[in-house]
Amino acid sequence: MAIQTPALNVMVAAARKAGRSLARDFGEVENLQVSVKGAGDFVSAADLRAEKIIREELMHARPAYGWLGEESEEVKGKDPTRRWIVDPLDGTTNFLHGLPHFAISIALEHKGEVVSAVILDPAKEEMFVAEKGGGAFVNDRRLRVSARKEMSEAVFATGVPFGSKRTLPITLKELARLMPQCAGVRRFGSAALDLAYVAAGRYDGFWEREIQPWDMAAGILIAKEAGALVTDLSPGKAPGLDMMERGDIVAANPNIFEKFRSELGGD
Ligand code: LIP
Repeated sequence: MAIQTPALNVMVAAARKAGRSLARDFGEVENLQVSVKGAGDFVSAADLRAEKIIREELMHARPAYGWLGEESEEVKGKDPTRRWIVDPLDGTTNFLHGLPHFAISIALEHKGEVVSAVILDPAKEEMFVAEKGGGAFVNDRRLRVSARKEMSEAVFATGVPFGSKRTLPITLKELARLMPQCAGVRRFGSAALDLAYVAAGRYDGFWEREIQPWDMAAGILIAKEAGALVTDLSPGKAPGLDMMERGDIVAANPNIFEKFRSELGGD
């Protein structure tokens, strides 16, 4: 790995420790699929356990930093320029259903910009890391985005809104436009891993609307450091907010970015 700051070491250690906890709990969730009550409460507890581990590790190492996480209140740090952005379990629905595709996502933000990132997939034992200016890696192997140029060869990923989410119609329109002209669209259920997979050249592009800062913070840096273009999908929406606050994102290899982006709806 090119550079590895002490902060990244702390993040990797926290992700590994929480990853062991999630992996143990995932084994239990697989057994609970046959119970009528389901695994809901157990998964919420697993999520909180993972968050507690990460929080203890990170806040112990850097007590002055702020904290923004999926499972707890935001904390403003004594150092207002730095904060952790953490999703202890991205892909919760997969985890709940015994689908081995979920991740821990940890980002360190400095002056509004993510400078270090870790995404750990405990089921497949893949650790994606990046530091600003230092490249992106998976298990110590350097990551590069794909080189594909043709839409007909490209595979994209997205998150299809569920329940009553108001972004369903636009996503369905986008799928109707994209699917006939590309090699496939995947909906694997973890935005963090979707971005890591763009970085790894497995997907040629990814887009999703109304996701949370902790779903995308680490993935944005990992994808960019692997050569991806990553931008706001609806820059005109809610002026004054940035991409992470608005939650609409598009990422792709630079060869296909414009063609891909032009097929997606705007604001
Ligand atoms: C998930 C995202 C995913 C999205 C899901 C959900 P969670 O995050 O990563 O991309 O489509 O709706 O928001 O809730 O599992 O941390």
